[in-house]
This record gives sequence, structure tokens and C-alpha cells, in this order.
Amino acid sequence: MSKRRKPEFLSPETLDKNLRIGEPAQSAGGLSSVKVAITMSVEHMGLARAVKVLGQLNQKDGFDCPGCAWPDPEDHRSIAEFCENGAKAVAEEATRKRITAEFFARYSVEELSRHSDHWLSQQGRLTQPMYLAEDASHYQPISWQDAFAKIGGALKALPSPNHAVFYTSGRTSNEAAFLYQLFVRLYGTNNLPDCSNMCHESSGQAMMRTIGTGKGTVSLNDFDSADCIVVIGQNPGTNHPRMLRTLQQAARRGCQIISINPLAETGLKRFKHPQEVGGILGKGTLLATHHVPVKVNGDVALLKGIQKAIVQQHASSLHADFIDRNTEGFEQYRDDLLKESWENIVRGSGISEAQIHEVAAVIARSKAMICCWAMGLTQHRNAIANIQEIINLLLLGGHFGRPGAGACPVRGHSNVQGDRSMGIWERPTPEFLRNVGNEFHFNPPQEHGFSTIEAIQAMHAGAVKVFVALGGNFLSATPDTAFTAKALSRCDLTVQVSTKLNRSHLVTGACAIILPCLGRTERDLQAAGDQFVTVENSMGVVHSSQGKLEPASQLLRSEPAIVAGIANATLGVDWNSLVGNYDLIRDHIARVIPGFENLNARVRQSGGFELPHEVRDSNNFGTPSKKAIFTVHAIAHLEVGPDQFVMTTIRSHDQYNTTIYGMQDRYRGIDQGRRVVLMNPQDIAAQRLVAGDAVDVVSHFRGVRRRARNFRVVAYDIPRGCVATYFPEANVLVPIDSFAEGSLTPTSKSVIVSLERVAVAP
Ligand SMILES: Nc1nc2c(c(=O)[nH]1)N[C@H]1C(S)=C(S)[C@@H](COP(=O)(O)OP(=O)(O)OC[C@H]3O[C@@H](n4cnc5c(=O)[nH]c(N)nc54)[C@H](O)[C@@H]3O)O[C@H]1N2
Ligand SMILES: Nc1nc2c(c(=O)[nH]1)N[C@H]1C(S)=C(S)[C@@H](COP(=O)(O)OP(=O)(O)OC[C@H]3O[C@@H](n4cnc5c(=O)[nH]c(N)nc54)[C@H](O)[C@@H]3O)O[C@H]1N2
Ligand SMILES: [Mo]
Repeated sequence: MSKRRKPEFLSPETLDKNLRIGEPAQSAGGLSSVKVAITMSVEHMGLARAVKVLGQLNQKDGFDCPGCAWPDPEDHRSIAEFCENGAKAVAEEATRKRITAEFFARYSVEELSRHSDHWLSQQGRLTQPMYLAEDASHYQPISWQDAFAKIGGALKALPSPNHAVFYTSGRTSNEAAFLYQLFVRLYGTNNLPDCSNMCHESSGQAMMRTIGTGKGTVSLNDFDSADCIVVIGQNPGTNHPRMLRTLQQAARRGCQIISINPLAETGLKRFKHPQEVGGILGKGTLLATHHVPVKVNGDVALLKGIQKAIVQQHASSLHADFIDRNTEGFEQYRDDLLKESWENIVRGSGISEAQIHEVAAVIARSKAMICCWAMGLTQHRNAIANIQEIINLLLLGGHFGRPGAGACPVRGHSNVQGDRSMGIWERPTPEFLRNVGNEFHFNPPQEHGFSTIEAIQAMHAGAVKVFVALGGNFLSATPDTAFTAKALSRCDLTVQVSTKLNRSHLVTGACAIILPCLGRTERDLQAAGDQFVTVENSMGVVHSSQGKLEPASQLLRSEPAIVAGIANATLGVDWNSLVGNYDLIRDHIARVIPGFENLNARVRQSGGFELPHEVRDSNNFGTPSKKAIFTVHAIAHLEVGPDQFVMTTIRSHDQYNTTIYGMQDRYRGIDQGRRVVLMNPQDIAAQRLVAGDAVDVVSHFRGVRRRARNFRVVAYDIPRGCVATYFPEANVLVPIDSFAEGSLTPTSKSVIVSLERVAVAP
């Protein structure tokens, strides 16, 4: 066999020749979303299978959507409790296409890496364990036993357990996550980075320090009584489409909805409920009553402006009682706001004083406000400040511990919140470690482990030699793709537990192993019979999930079984009985993790159960003083040189993170292309460019230039000085050493770039 591919070859960077640009859509949902859901489902699954699978999606006895973490309504689930993008996520997993050993014999790793992400994910489900030997050009089949032996051998050979890293993506079930963290800690390390490090880590850290909890403080019912909902840095129409129904119901009640986003996202303009007659025929419901087109990274300035206006002009709206009784730091906070200049606020946010006053008046009137946010706030250097300004705003009006009000970080992966509850965290608390240690009679390692960025840096420096990923696509999801590729290629062994082929299978350590696992939609038959798993949604509801489809291959194993296999080969532990009956895993969870007591009984109740929530239920803040804390943040202006822009990286309507479903970003009117840079028409003209031009995007950080080739310029309604590109194509530009202070989240939403025109061959 020929020599392996060159590790520096990452992915195709070719210009999208068939790119078509149309007008952004005026409403979300409606007939087109039904059409797309049906077409995609039937294409991947066939009609009969599609009907069967979608009928079980998000039903009480069915499986949890592998898409987003938005909760299911408690008492009014419709027969089709899913959305267009949930249907795509399911089609992607329940596809009838298969990747077999012949496929890997046909394509070398180098050939595979010349294909697009879309092509890779379209090849079907992985069906058997595969092994890439050192210097081999092709993956070859390997038995489960041999694969486990190789992994166990490599882990046992390391001089210290801290030379291994164990990543998790947030789709992993509670049961698998709990076993995984247990194995890793028994092995002797806390090197448990997860996708959360790149996602809502900033939210958790910001809230923990101010309100003493890392989780949101609202439940779905609260949306029924809110009179004002702020959606900031989040695109629910694409990423949490079921939230649009919640917003629609609120809008119909007359609730004010404020969208704060550099882009006027279609999903926040109008919504046509696909399951209502009016949703097919009518104009749809107006959602956002106010749209504030803040500059990228202008949120601290904007939020401070809103609060300054409230404190100065609407002082009577402050909840003085609540502030007195439940908070500290108000005086310094108010003094700082009074000193802040409007000039600085307007320059930092890009929003006029008049519009800030208008929004402030709406918020000041609110008796019950919910603030929802996602990645638009968490992936900046000052992400913690962003989120703490939201907390300040909520505290001002006393929007905690009352119905219809609170903080709502909208989680991404369907069980990312549950994974953290189960102990997937590189910085576990001493109490958590004590509980695990007591239950399993060992001394867990106390030293904090590597987060995602630290793990990449350690691999790059040669200090980590074995990398194991329970799901996800580490190479493409992380920042600085070229740097991360080098980091992974310096490992001796990289292991991916996966359902579908992705780029992390192609950029590997000296040796690599793919372990194919069952997905959410599939039947999980173990010694004691059919098993279900549990997950926790974005609002702390724990419920069961059970797939019914026959597995994509007889060789697939469940994630708990795979973890147990690795643990057995590494530590000699026998977890067969736990894997044979997940109730036994849940019994351990119930004893180790507060809030999960009596898990087996409670999760069998219809719809599951809600975790206790001190802040929401009793204004009991978990800070040392038991009070919520007002915080002060200076407005930081990014250093943007002449001809430079602040670039944010976003998701299209046709992808799930690094999985590309298709080439259409329907709501934004972008078709058949992903290598695009959305830009204000005046900036295009000022750069002497025209829409459609081909450019390289070059990022600038601490004197280092990084280049992403062959993008096309698209004129778009985005504030001047800002541009937007898609994740993951633009990840090569995100510097590994640029991250949020206090959470180490890569700054994927504020990258300083310039554009260089490239000549296109005729
Ligand atoms: N279909 C689908 N569903 C998904 C996902 C998916 O890829 N596809 N991903 C899942 C995951 S893991 C997550 S974390 C969530 C992500 O959900 P989102 O956070 O909604 O995803 P992004 O596309 O990153 O969108 C961020 C939004 O913030 C805006 N924005 C960008 N920069 C700024 C800024 O500086 N300030 C403000 N105020 N806004 C800004 C963008 O215009 C965009 O509307 O979705 C989850 N659900
Ligand atoms: N520039 C930029 N970078 C970003 C972001 C951004 O907004 N901008 N967002 C960040 C965010 S919020 C996140 S959460 C991360 C996402 O990071 P990851 O979670 O690592 O990435 P995904 O693309 O969700 O992972 C997809 C892969 O998961 C595997 N998979 C799917 N289902 C299952 C399953 O049931 N079990 C197992 N074992 N594997 C499965 C499939 O093989 C699939 O190829 O990316 C981050 N990266
Ligand atoms: Mo995420």
C-alpha cells in the first residue's frame, strides 16, 4: 500500500461555481419547511421508514430528537412533535445508506479527504470497527476485541494518565456519559474536554459567578406568562425551530419580542406554523416586535446603554425591594452606568441613542422578562461580560424567582446539559469527586484536566499521545484547523466513537480507530432486554429516549457498551452487568448526583421529571453570600485596522454543526455555496469589490496571518465593519490562542479579518 496522505491536507477549498443568491425569506416555517422535511426524510429513509421514525420523534415513549436541546411541551404534544431541521437530523442518522469495509478498501484516506464535508456525511452509516495502521493508506476492518486491546494497550503504555484526552460531544446519553467519566477518573485523569467548552461554557461560568448556578432559570411554562422576551445572539429559526412555536404563542398574547442580532434573521421576523391551516395559507405571525442590529461584539455596549437608560429615565421601574434583599454590588454598578458616555455606547454598539431608549422603555415596562441567548454571545473574548450584562439587566427588574421571567441560555446539543450533570467536565467540583469516589471506592484525581483548547495545545506540544472522542468531529469543530490537525497528527493513537464519517477520521494520529455506535433512533437490545437512555434538555427536564429501528448493522455497539469495552481492556474492570441493564447504571447515578435521586422510578413517569432549581423556585442564589451579584464591565473596542472587519461565524439552515445536510441556506437566500462572506454593500464598494467576487479571507491575530481560500462576496444586510462566514469552513481563521477570558471558549464570533481578491480562471 502506498504511503499515507500528507497531514497538512485538510479539506477542499474550491470556489463554489454554482452559487445562487436570492432575497432572504420573509417568514420561517410554512409549506417550504414541510416540503423540505418530507423530501429529505424520504430521500434518506424511504417513505415507510420515514413515517415510522418521525412518528416516534419526541413522543413520550419514543426517542429524543438528536438535534437541539429545546424542551418538549408537557401536555400539548402534537402528533408530529418535530421541526424541519429535526427531521433532517433524524434522516441523517436513520438513512438507509451504509459505509462498509469495501468502501474503505476502495478509498484511501487521502482520497476521502479530497471530498467535501457534505459528501462525507452523505456516504451513510458506519457499520463496523475500522483500523488505520501506522503508515497505511487505507482503513481496514478490525474486531471489537482487537480494537479494545489496541486502545487499552496504548493507554496502559502511557507514562501518566494525563497523557491521554477523552473528548465528548453533547449527544451522548446520561448513561454513557456517566460510565465514560467514571472510566476516565478510574484511569486517573480529569482530561475530559467537551463541546461545551466551545459552546455555552461562557454562560455557565458567567452565571455561576453571579447567580450561583450554571444552568438557566426558566422552564418552558414560563414562556406562557412572560410579557417580554429578548432573543440575543441566537437564530432559533434554524437552530431551535421548535422555539418559534413558543415565540408565536407569546406573540399572539401580545408579548414583546426583542431580537438583538447583527443579522435580521428570518426566523425572528415571521413564523408560519406548518401544522396550522393559517400556517400554510396565511401571512404568518409577526414575531420580533423590535429588531436591534447590533454590531458584531457590540453587545456589552448595547446592554449597558439599555441599562443606563433604564436607571436614568425609568428609575421607578427598578425592583428596589428585590435589589435590596437579593443582590449585592448595585451601587458600584449604577455609578459605572452613570459615568458611561453615550458616545462610547453608540460607538461600541453601532446603535443610535434613540433606538436604545426605545428598547429600554419596553424592557422597563416588563413585569416578567425572559432573556434567551446562544452562540452570538458566548464566543467572544469578553463573552462572560456579555452574559453578565444580561444577568445585570434581569436583576434590575427583579426577573428571578417569579413566573414568566429569568435567564435562558439555549443549549445546543440535545444532551450537552445532561453530560455536564453526569460529570463530563475537566474541572469537576470537589463534592462531585467525593461522591464518585465514595460510590466506587477509589480516590479520583483532583487536579483539573484540559479543556478543549488546552487539549489541542497539549497535543501540539507532544504532551498528549492518545486521543479518544465519544462522538463529535473534533478536527472541524475546534478552532485553527491547521494547528489542530498538526496537534492530532502528533498523537500515537486517535479513536473516534461515531455514527457517521467525518473529517476527524481522516486527520489522525499515527494509528486511528473508528468505533461505530448505535444512534438515538435505534433499538438498543442488551442482556436484560430492550434498553432506554435518559437525557436532560435545556431547561433541566430529565426524560427517557428509546429508539425502535433495527440497528444500521449487527456489528454496532451502544455507547455504554463501547465505554465498558475500553474500560475492561484498560483497567480490567467488568461492567457487563451495567451494560446488560442500564437501570444499574442509573442506580449509581441516583446515588452520586444530587437531583437525580430515585432516577429509575422518576424517569419512568410520563414526560420524565424536572431537576430542582433553587434560583427559580426560591430566589436562593448559590453564591457564597447567597445573593446575586451585579457586575461592572468596561466597553472593550476590538482593534480593527483599516480595511479590516470583525468576522462572525454562523450556521446555515442546512447543517448540524460540522455535518452538512445540503447546500441551501434557504432563509438567507443563499443556495449552492458555503464558501461565502456576507458583507454590507457599502463595505463591498469601499473595498472596490463587487458582489460575486472571489476573495481569500485572511485573519490577523498577534502578527499571525491565517488564510481561508476562495470565498465569494455576498451583499447582505449586516452592519458596516462586520462580515459573516459559515462554520466550519472558516475555522482555519480562528486563532487557537484567542479565547474568552474566564471560559477558554474560542472567539469564533469575533475574528479580525481582511479580504484579498483572487483571480478566477475563466
Ligand atoms: N439545525 C441545527 N440546529 C442546531 C445546530 C446546528 O448546527 N443546526 N447546532 C446546535 C448547537 S451545538 C448550538 S450551540 C446551537 C447554536 O445556535 P445559535 O447560537 O443560534 O447558532 P449560530 O449560527 O452560531 O448563531 C448565532 C446567532 O448569533 C448572531 N450573532 C453573531 N455574532 C453576534 C454578536 O456579536 N452579537 C449578537 N447579538 N449576535 C451575534 C448570528 O447572526 C446568529 O443569528 O444550535 C443547536 N441546534
Ligand atoms: N467557528 C465556529 N466553530 C464552532 C462553533 C461556531 O459557532 N463557530 N460552534 C461550536 C459549538 S457550539 C459546538 S457544540 C461544537 C460542536 O462540536 P462537535 O459536537 O464535536 O461536532 P458535531 O459536528 O456536532 O459532531 C458531528 C459528528 O458526531 C457524530 N455523531 C452523531 N451522532 C452521534 C451519536 O449518537 N453518537 C456518537 N458517538 N457520535 C455521533 C457523527 O459521526 C458526526 O460526524 O462546534 C463548535 N465550533
Ligand atoms: Mo453547541
